[in-house]
Amino acid sequence: MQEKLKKIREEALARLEAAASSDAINEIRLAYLGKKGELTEVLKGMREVAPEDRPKVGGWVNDTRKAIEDKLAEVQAAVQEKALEARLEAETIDVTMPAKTAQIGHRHPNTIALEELERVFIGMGYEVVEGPEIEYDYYNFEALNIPANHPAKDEQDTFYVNKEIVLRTQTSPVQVRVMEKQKPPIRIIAPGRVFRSDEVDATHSPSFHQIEGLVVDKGITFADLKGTLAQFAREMFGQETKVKFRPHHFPFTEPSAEMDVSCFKCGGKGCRMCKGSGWIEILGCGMVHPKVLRMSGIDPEEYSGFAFGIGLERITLLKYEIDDMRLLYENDDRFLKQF
Ligand code: 2U9
Repeated sequence: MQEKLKKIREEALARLEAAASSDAINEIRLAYLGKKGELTEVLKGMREVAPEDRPKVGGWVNDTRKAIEDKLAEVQAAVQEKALEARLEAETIDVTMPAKTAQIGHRHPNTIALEELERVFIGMGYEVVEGPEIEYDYYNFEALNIPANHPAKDEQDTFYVNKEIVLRTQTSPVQVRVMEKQKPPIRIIAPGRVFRSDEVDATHSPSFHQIEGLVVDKGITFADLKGTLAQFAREMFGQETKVKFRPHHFPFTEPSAEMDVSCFKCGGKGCRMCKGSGWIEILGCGMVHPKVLRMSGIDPEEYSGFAFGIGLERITLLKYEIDDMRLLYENDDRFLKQF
């Protein structure tokens, strides 16, 4: 028996000595210590050993098991250590290699123009307010004095989600929502995306951006409108900029006007930018229609207000002398990087 155990021990230790992987070590563990392992078989044979010899033989078996287990632990630790070393070697980082630089994009020219515009109005005490792009027909049309069958509804043909819900054609609904909730004084600008059923060309897109403004308080007059928008024009296009108001018509303002600025390229002499006229059309504006105030719960006998609307893309194209609006929507980094 002692001879047999000695043979098992020597054989197991020799095999463990040569084992090079965790799998191989595990295989050896099963071959000697597993349920059907050699040492287990020896233990099963204990029945045949004389009772008085059993403690002695049991001791030999335990010694052998202990020797094999100790070796197993030692070899396992060595194999793991080697694997770790190999991994560390393979995953070495060369800190002298040039770093991979992250591709950082560029602010869109529309964003740059919008931020400049917002800065000017925030400086005059305006608050920036946003609202939903999907709107009720009521807020987009009815509350702005554009009832069903009004010809202005044709001009602002839009995408209908259903009979009552549309993609907004202007950001005016944002202002209507503010008027419903807040008592004057109101002094806000509402920038955002708007939608119209337009064909794409150099100056049109079915989705573009507006900044609209609204001021409502006691005693607001057309003089406040002119003073505010002239100041805006000077800050946006240069201190020497002159403004001109031409009568116009909008259903939501009365009286209404369009504002031109003196050409900031030629100073008003006439050039390609202003098509020889010396003036460039910038925005639409007017005194808020009394019906519009009343519909949103503001008494037109007590309060008055002015409003304006600016097409953001138009400002961006003028400011950066871009001659095709489609370039703004291509997201071509080589184009965007120029601004
Ligand atoms: C309320 C009442 C009135 C907003 C206004 C304009 C004139 C205007 C155009 C500019 C270029 C639209 O993007 S564009 O085609 N807008 O001319 N917008 S007055 O009037 C309002 C807004 C809200 C409650």
